[in-house]
Amino acid sequence: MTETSEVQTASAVGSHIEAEAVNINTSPSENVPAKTLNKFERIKAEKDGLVLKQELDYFAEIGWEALDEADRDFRLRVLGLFHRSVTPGRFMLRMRTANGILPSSHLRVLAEIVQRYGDDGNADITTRQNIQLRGVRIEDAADIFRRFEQAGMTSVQTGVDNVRNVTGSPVAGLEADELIDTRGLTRAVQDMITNMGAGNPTFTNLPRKFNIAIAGCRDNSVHAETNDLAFIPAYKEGAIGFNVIVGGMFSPKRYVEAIPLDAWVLPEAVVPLCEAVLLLYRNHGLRANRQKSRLMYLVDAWGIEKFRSELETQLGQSLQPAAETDEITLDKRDHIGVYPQKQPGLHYVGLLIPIGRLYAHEMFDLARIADTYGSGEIRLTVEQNLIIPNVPISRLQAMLNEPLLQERFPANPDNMSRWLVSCTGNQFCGFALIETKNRALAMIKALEAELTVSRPIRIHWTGCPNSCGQPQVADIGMMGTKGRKNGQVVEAVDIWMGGKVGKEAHLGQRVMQGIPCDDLKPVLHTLLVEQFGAEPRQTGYFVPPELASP
Ligand code: SRM
Ligand code: SF4
Repeated sequence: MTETSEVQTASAVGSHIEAEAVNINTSPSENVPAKTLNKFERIKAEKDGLVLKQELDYFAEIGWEALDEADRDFRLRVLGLFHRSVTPGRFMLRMRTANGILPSSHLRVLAEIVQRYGDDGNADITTRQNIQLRGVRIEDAADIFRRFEQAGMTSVQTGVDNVRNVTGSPVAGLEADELIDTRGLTRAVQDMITNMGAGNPTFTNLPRKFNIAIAGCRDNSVHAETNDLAFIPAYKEGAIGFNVIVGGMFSPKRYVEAIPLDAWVLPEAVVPLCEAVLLLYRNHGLRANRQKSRLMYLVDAWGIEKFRSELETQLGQSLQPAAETDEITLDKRDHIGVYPQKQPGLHYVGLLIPIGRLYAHEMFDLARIADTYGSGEIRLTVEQNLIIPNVPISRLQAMLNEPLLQERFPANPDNMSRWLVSCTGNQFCGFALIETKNRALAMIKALEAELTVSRPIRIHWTGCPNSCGQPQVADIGMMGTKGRKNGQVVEAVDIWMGGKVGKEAHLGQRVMQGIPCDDLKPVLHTLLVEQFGAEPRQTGYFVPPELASP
């Protein structure tokens, strides 16, 4: 197990509602003395966020400024609506996209929503294989949710103390050598947690957020080890099932990989196991201190053996010990490019979506491309990219010639930029200590102009120690902080290196601190040359010396 820790600077979270703690006298949870409850336990105990769905028409009448603060900044997140203090009155709307799969019709619905907001509207593919919309007004929320219901979409339970998007192999059902098709499992887990998308109060008052991932291929394309609960394919007595790991998380005070539960389950046991772990966590997880309430803290408090035996009691049956070895045998792939599927004659095409950002016209165009050349299906990856599957060979070239792919979302990007990941940053996120997405893009373009690399370099940016952009899994990870330059406080980054993904995954370490963003390019240039074999990019044509200027 790799574990890295740090104490977060007060500026990173101090002023945000997420970090506040107050003493109150009511307790929804038996394990917490009333006087130690934090503000969020009281907010949850007073009213379930799901109830706000009935109040949306009223909210539209009174407008966002008149909303109760706890509703606006906490409970609405249970419905997937995140008020952005950086853009007052505008909400981010986070969807649920089990396994990252959505039909083109859903992408069109999302495009129509952001289109209404003009320059304020766009969408982001997230590091949990998911999609978020920006610019949303509370006045439109009721109508948006009605459209979701008609289309079979949901954004429910995607924020605060709920289970986040359930991730699975982005090429599930497509790859010849896959071990388990994760599509049905991720969807079944999502349906269990959300009551088929309608909302499920059983799981809206967890002690803290919770991440679940199900790996089905050999390359651990979901970063299983960074999740609170994850399933890794493994054989036992000739049957394929999953080894289970628990407790992974990135939190400002602690970055830690999941540890083995010493349990192996068949695919049909995944949903009951998820349910049992969630109930155990809901009923016994630590709630007094929000900085110490993720699942790993319960595992710490009990020890893994007790956690396992309590889980057996919750499940009502004993667990089989883990298989000795798992089947993660490959390095992680980015899925960008053209790849044959197990279905003869069909290919999937992975497109680089720079920093995951999409605008309405591009979303419409992607939906059209998926319909015209593929089967109308779209898949998202945790690298914030997009895959269009089921493209027959006969239509492949025409698809690759599409202007959107030629000009914006290439299937054959440069090695330097093809693995760029970035969290939201200060454009929309109140936690952010720096601007990330646009800076990450500008930086990679500048480096790409100077250098070439022979393999993709995994470069991740995250705007604060919350680590939504996962710098700990990157070859080179930038974590936003504040630094000093010429006596002034400036935007800066800590640099993380050595993250390994796929086979033998482990977290990287922080290797440099407080590099002012303005001074970062030469630092990255040197790292790329010295540690990743980058070479100067040859520009122009080679001119033999005898023909050079007279
Ligand atoms: Fe995150 C909070 C964005 C993946 C750890 N995260 C936030 C908030 C909601 C903070 C806020 O209120 O502004 C961010 C919303 C910004 C915005 O407007 O977009 C935010 N997190 C994101 C996304 C969009 C980053 C991205 O650009 O892709 C990702 C959404 C995933 C999704 O679809 O649900 C996102 N966040 C992650 C991940 C990565 C992952 O899951 O693999 C992590 C680290 C893994 C983990 O959770 O263990 C992560 N986010 C956090 C934390 C720290 C949690 C902790 O235990 O301390 C916070 C703060 C909190 O919860 O208090 C946070
Ligand atoms: Fe916001 Fe990025 Fe910090 Fe996450 S890591 S809270 S998206 S700035």
